[in-house]
Amino acid sequence: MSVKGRIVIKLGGGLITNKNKAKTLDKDAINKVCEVINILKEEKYKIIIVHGAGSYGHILSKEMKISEGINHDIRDKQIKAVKQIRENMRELNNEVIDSLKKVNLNSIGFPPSIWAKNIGKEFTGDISIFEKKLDGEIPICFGDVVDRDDEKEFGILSGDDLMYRLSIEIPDVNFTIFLLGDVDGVMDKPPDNSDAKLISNWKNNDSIQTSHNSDVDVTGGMDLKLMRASEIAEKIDNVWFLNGNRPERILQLVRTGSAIGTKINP
Ligand code: IP8
Repeated sequence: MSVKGRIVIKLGGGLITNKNKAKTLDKDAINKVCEVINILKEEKYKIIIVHGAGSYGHILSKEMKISEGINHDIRDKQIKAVKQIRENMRELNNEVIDSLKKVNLNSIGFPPSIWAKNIGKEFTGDISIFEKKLDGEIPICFGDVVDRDDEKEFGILSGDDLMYRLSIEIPDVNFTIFLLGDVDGVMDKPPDNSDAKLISNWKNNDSIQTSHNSDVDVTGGMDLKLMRASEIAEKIDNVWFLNGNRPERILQLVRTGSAIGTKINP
């Protein structure tokens, strides 16, 4: 069977960790998604995985103001925190690698702190490593603390910016999928609101009330995700937000072109 194309998939931090409590993992959620990724591989899709940080990154980043760059009043604490967050992120990445291994998939993590610099979607670094012959290994990267060329010295590169560049620049991408935790897609109101309804088709100027939890999230939360997703949709036809706790919907989407979730339009 010939290769069908490429799927770039983000395991959101809210799916794979409990966002409110430092370093709490949802291993079941990771395992379930990895089982579906295995089926996608069997169906001959090439895969690139990105994952978020959740409670392995956002809590300490917030506490130490890492996204604001170097602050000379708390410099030593920040340097220690940068090291710690990078370690945490590799630990989280190893959990994803381990869950893929359980379904006999080999993968390789590329920590952005090693190969990328600067923040936002114009970050620098050679992203062609994600399309090189990898001997069947699935390439993975994640939101991370990266060095910056300007006076801020370091900052946070979100997985959503990585999703943008990988989807746009790597050839043959036909699906870009953002997996969320415990929500079916983009909702018209914050998901904890009992009359929040799923928006099945979202386009750039549609306004929704997002609940960007800035107590925890140091990147852009849902707002950044939506912005990047609609920019990706300018080039890729199938950009979707799906419930990562129902990963069978990924299969339904790639097999039929539709699933319960939100299709993102430019
Ligand atoms: O969760 C953030 O990545 P994201 C990375 O993909 C850190 O936005 C270290 C907080």
